[in-house]
Amino acid sequence: MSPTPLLIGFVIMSLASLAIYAKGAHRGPLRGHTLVHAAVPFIAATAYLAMYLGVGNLIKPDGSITYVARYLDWTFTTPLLLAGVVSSAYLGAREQEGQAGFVASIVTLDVVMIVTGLVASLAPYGTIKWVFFAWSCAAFVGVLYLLWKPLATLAGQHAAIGAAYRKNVGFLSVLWLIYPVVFAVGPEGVWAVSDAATVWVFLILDVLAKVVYAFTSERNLKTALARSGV
Ligand code: RET
Repeated sequence: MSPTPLLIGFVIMSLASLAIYAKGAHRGPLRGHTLVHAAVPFIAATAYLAMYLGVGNLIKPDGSITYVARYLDWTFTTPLLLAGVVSSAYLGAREQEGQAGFVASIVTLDVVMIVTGLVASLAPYGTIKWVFFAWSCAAFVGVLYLLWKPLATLAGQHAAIGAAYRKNVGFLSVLWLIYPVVFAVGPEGVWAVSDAATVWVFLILDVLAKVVYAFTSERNLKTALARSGV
């Protein structure tokens, strides 16, 4: 596999972290949003650097590669992204209690999703791989349930925040659903698609889910807050 996309990933994520911090809100209710979303590509840059330098790229006996740094990246970045979504839902909520419980439960499901995904990647071809893949998908369903049911209801207590929340979670859900598909068709799954192609697709997905999402979600929330004077 050519290391070029991994180097490109490192450069894009490093610059994006600085750009998100520089362009983001530095006061008011979206200050935390800026800090969380600047941290996400910083973590990703670290992972791309490790993958580019070949640290933690495990070549398994069947010849497929597990990029351990990718799973470490997701273990930290996806909870941060979800914590940001939970706090954005609470911008619309009339009562503030329960936020820590939502963060704890959604992060737990999410970390189970990533860790069992890593186990599925490391497992040899056969049933065990797909058992762990299915378990990871079950945890993912839990994440999506919390986002689309109780949290959407909370955000919807305020019309403009609710609309911004649904836009953000819609974009996030569509992108996140592509990750298991890429895993399943790539070398970690049925290997119908090459390692090089999956590295490129994950790079594009990561840029959309971490960088583009940071800017669009902040814009949607800012517009909603300005409209409502929260
Ligand atoms: C895996 C494989 C097993 C099944 C499932 C998966 C889901 C991964 C997801 C990753 C999202 C990553 C993001 C990173 C960027 O910030 C582990 C691929 C369900 C949803 C958004």
